[in-house]
Amino acid sequence: GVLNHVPLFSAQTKAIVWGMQNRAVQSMLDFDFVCRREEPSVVAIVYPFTGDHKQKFYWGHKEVLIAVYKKMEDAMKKHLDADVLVNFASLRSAYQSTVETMNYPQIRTIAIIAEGIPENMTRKLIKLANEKNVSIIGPATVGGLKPGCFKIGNTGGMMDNILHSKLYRPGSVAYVSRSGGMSNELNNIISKATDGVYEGVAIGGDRYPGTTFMDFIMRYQKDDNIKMIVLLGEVGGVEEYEVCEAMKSKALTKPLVAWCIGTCASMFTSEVQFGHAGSCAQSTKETASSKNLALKEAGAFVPESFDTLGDIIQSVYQGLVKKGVIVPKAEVPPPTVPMDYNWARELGLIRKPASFMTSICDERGQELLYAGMPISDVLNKNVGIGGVISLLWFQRCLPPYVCKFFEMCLMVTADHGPAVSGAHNTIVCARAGKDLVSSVVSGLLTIGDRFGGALDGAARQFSEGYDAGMHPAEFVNQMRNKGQLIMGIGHRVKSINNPDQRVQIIKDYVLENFPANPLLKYALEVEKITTSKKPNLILNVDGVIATSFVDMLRHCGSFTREEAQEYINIGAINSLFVLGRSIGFIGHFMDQKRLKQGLYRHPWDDISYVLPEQYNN
Ligand code: Q5B
Repeated sequence: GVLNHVPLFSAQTKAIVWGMQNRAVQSMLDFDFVCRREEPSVVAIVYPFTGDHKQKFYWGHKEVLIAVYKKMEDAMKKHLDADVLVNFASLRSAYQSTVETMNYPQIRTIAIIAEGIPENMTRKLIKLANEKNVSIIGPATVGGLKPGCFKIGNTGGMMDNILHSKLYRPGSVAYVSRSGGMSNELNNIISKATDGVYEGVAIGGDRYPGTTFMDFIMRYQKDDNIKMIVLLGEVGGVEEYEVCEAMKSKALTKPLVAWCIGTCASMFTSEVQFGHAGSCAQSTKETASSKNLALKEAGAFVPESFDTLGDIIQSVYQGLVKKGVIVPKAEVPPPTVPMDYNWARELGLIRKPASFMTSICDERGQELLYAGMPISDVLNKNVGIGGVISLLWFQRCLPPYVCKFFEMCLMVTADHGPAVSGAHNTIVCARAGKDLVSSVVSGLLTIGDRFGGALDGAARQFSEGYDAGMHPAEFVNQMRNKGQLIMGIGHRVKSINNPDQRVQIIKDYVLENFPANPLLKYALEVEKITTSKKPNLILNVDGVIATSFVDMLRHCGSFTREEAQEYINIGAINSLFVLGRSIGFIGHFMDQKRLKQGLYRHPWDDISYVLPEQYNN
């Protein structure tokens, strides 16, 4: 460690953060703001995995940009005023990034958060830091904080904790602990028992901390603003004896309240290794009880147990107030830092009308739910694609014969060759070098009244005719009189002489399995009339699916009549063709790419050029 007599942090401290730790950076900025710092303490972020850019953070109510650099060199060059580096690198890269940091003499303090850095590497870092007169806080620590000045990373917890422990303004007590978690408890204890924390550092739980208890205690001794010191040691190591020596030699004269945690180790018959790498007694001397006794004998204020640590801190503090060493200052309320929206919501402090409603799928919990059914049940119950459609399109489990109907429709509509509008577009698009999504979408966009998208119209027209009690012939005449084509009737290549097997399959299934199928039967009567006029005016694949779909909605028992009508009104009946044919379009895309087909150009001999006369020679 480095015996540095200069305070590590001031209200002007500028830091560079290594690692894309947006939450930690925001927490540092919020701390700065609540401390009434004039400027944010974080000036730059180094993150080797993205290019140079800027990240947005809050400074109170306003937003500020902080520069992110790919190279540490650039961050250092641009921010010569930074003298602290908070290193969030993982245990694998912390060594290298810390060594790199020490190439820049502007950095005087490095906090290393990573836990689990090999001890030999930490020792090399410490040696290098001593040579370069750099203070290392950590590894394996949250860091530390200095009210009114600076906070390392996530130290001190969330804003409510910082406010609760009055960490936004300096008190008279400085502490040093090993544990970061316990440092938060110390913030709480000290804020209750005294005028508050002046500075607090957790040196980390590794066997070889970068800076030691003594480094901090002697710095605290030299800082006139600090009137008393709290040391929270723990089982393992012998550094507390150096503190005892400092007291005995009068190098340390400020009142010291000390406690080593881990006294319960003596209750075990075998050696106990606590959570920190360094918290294991190698000899009696390293036990918490021996160290507590030695500290007491050397003149420290040592409580009977951790439970009374606060009491003893309070009595030492009150003694200093009585002597006039500490003069408590009037409290000035801190500026308000806006609470993060998510946190406020979690605390139940705010509510906001959702701008989005959804009722089919919930992915927030442990298991994805399709209309309330866990995805594992969807698979275990073998509901198939038809079952998934019934859950996600209709929010309910429809009867198995309906699910099978859906699946059959998807199968028969999956493709109808390369010549149809949609497949043709997909092919042309793929051959123009476009990607899968573009090519498939290009095909899908052709689905409409004439090609594949006649289902909605068919559902509407046939059901209106049927519901109005029109005779099929009357219906055909009325459509002709209106000059409208009957949707779902007619095919370019299929006819009564060349029947469409797809239509036959669906028709047979629906007639046999649906509890009622009046609209399909009505359409078949219409077909008899239209085919008598022209053999290609058959009930086509769109027509048979559409009328069957309406029969299903109206008669399967899962929908009210209004619900059934709503699906017709909103244009949901095309859905089965759209989904089914997407399978084919994807196939055509892959096929063209696989066949390495080049750019398509339509042949001139297949185009009749009919330009206006005045332009013809
Ligand atoms: N006429 C489909 O027509 C087609 C009539 C009609 C009354 C009708 C036509 C039509 C309605 C839309 C429809 C889905 C354009 C078709 C599909 C998927 C596909 C495709 C594939 C696949 C075919 C000749 C005479 C004229 C017309 C009259 C025709 N349709 N009258 N109602 N619906 N149908 N689309 O052969 O007196 O001579 O002037 O628009 O249901 O897209 O495989 O190809 O899976 O990919 O071009 O199966 O029927 O006949 O237009 O020359 O008309 O019949 O008024 O009478 P055509 P046109 P007239 S399935």
